[in-house]
Parts: sequence; C-alpha cells; structure tokens
Amino acid sequence: MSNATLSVELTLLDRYWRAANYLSVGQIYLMDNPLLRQPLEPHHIKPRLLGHWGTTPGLNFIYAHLNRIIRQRDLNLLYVCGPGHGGPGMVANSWLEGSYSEIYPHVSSDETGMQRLFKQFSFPGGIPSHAAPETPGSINEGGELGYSLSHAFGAAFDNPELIVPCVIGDGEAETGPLAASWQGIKFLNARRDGAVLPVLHLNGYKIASPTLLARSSDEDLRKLFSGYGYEPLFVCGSDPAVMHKKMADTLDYAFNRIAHFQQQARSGTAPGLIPSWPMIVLRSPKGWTGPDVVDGKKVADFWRAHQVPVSACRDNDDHRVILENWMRSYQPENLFDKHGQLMSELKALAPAGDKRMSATPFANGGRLRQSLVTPDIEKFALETGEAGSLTGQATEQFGHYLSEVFLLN
Ligand SMILES: Cc1ncc(C[n+]2csc(CCOP(=O)(O)OP(=O)(O)O)c2C)c(N)n1
Repeated sequence: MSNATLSVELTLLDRYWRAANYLSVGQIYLMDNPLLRQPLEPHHIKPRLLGHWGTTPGLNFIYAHLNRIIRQRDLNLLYVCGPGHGGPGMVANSWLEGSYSEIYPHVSSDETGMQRLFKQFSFPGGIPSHAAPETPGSINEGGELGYSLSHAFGAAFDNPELIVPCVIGDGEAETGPLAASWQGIKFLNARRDGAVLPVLHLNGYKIASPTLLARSSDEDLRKLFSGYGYEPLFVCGSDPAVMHKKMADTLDYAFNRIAHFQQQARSGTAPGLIPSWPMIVLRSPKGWTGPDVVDGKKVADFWRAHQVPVSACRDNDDHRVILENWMRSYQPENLFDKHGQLMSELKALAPAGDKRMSATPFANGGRLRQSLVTPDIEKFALETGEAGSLTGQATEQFGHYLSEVFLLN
C-alpha cells in the first residue's frame, strides 16, 4: 500500500476512533441530548456517574486498528479485553458495528438508539458498567482482573483459524494469575492451534498508583518478554497521527509474523520450530484525548483519569463546560449523520457479518457448540453379585467411561 493510501485510511480510522470515544464518554455521562444538538444542561446528565474512562481510549484505539487488519486479511479475530472495566468502549464498538442493534433492537443505530445506549449504561434496569456476558463479542467478564491471557490461550487452543488479540492492563499484569499466564505460549502449537497476540497496555497506573511494568525501561521489558518466548514490539506516544502510523505498521508486521509461523508449521517445512510470537507493548496516556486539567489538577496521563474524570457535571457549571468541550472535541457532526447514524464512509471501516469481533461465533458458544458423543453407560457397570464378593472403585469405572468419551470425540 502506498504511503498516500495509508494516510487516507488512517485519517478515516482516526474518525472511527473518535466516534468510539464519543460514544464511550456519552455512556458514562449522558441520559439525553446524545448528539449535543442543544447546549448541555444539568438534566441531560445522569444523577450518578459511574464507569471507567482511563483505559477506554486505548481499548478503542486497538479495536479500530484490528478492524483494519480483519478487513485487509479476512481473518477471524476475537478481542479479549483484560481491562473489562472499559465496558463503554466494548459496547460502543459493538454499536458502531451494528451487532448491538441486531441483538438489542430497541437500541437502534440512530439518534433514538444512541440516547438509549447512553442512558442504559450503569443505570437502574440497564446494563453493567463492565464488559459482561451480555456484551457482544465478550468471553472475558470484566471485574476480577487476572484471567484475560489464560482465556485468550483457551480460546486459541484447537481453533487453528482463530487469532486472539488480548489487551492486558499494566495493573492486571501485576496479578498472580496474569503474571503466570505469559507461559501459556509454551503450550501453543502453531499447526493445531490458533494464535494469541498479547497487547500489554502500559498507560501507567492501576487506579491510584503507578505500575511496575510502565516504570520499566523498554530494554528491561524486551529482555523479560523475549525470555518468555515473545518478540516484543513497541508502540509508544501520544500524538494520534503518529500513533496511528506506528500501530498500523506494527500490526502489519505482527500479523505477517503470525502468518509466517503458521505457514511454516502447517506445511511441515520447519520441523521442531519454536516461534518467537509477536506481542505489542502499547505505551499511551491514561485518559488519552480526555480533559487535561480539572479544578487545577492534572487528569489526562495520570491516575485521576481512571474512572470519571470530571465528576460534578450536574451541579458545577465549570465541570459541565469541561464535559461539553471534551465531547465536542470529537466533532460528532463529522461522525454521525442527521439521523444519528454513523457516516457511511466510517461504517465501511468495520468488518462485515461474522467477521465483526462483536459478532464472531468464537465468542458465542451457542453458535459453535457440538453435542458430545457419549458411550452407553451400562457397559461400565460393575456386576455386584453377592454382598462382599466384588472389589471395585466408582472413580476407576468413571475413568474408563471418560476415556471412551475422549476416543469418541
Ligand atoms: C483482582 C482485582 N484486584 C483489584 C481490582 C480493582 N481494580 C479495578 S480496575 C484496577 C486497575 C487496573 O489497572 P490496569 O489493568 O492497568 O487497567 P487500566 O489502567 O487500563 O484501567 C483495579 C486494581 C480488580 N478489579 N481485580
């Protein structure tokens, strides 16, 4: 692809990212006036503000770039979102892709639907604030941190046609389960299994304190992750235009490496190959594109961006102005048409049908499940005969039964 074509594509991709960010902020704050057609008034804002902004722009950034990869290469990708507290981002992307309105038709792909999308989030009778079972495309419940990478490996095992990008927060990376699960790569067979692409999201903070991995040098991280068996690729910065280019180039390289290793393993041309699988280290600001300063205190690129960065928008006029300017900075009029629908040139950036990460059958056991073939249980019964005449163990008999279940399936 020429540089000029890539640059046009990334300009569009930036608008898609802004649309996802706009919808994420809207879910956290608004219950009315979704397109800001009127100046923001207190009654447009939810009485109780809940949700996590800090991680969300990073999640949306990764999501938009993965969409580009899916369309370019026609791949099956499943997005595992470790920072599942960034639920607004996952829901926003599903709405942009149309899958949300297909599953929940009352949340339609227009202004009325957008208002419902915003109001329902973390609201009585609405939806959870974290990625949850009802979030399209989600297999990893947000809430208890630690399991994203093991879930990603579990999804990739025995699914050779699936690639699982897995976003891991630097806070989550400090939990025991996550720290151990890097080793999952040792069990991944490039011929028989799919691939996992970890994206370690170093936005610097875990709620209110700095993280160990974000404070580590690139050199130390390179040694750590190459020791585990990965090839770490760094995408670092805060200028969106520069970051889009870096991320696109890095993902192109990473997916080329994955394709290369799979091709080698599946064609039998490299027996005994132990690939250095790519992984991405994304250093981007917490609360990227959000307010820099609130009440004279630093917010973006700091721990204060973790949840609701400007919190008294109903009562405090200054806060409400900050929120309104923040939302208008995404230029909703350049993202959504007069009906509140995503503009067609942006719609075209999402993959279609089952290739949408929010609609992949790999995240929906109900669509892929096959019945287990089970043997006749009578065959495994022990003849008890007279009392005391037989020595036997239920567990051993059950073992024989299970062994046949494995053979049959
Ligand atoms: C096991 C566990 N411990 C603590 C928490 C509370 N908690 C919620 S979000 C968060 C910070 C997560 O940081 P990170 O994974 O880096 O995500 P991000 O900074 O991108 O929000 C913590 C500690 C939790 N959800 N699960």
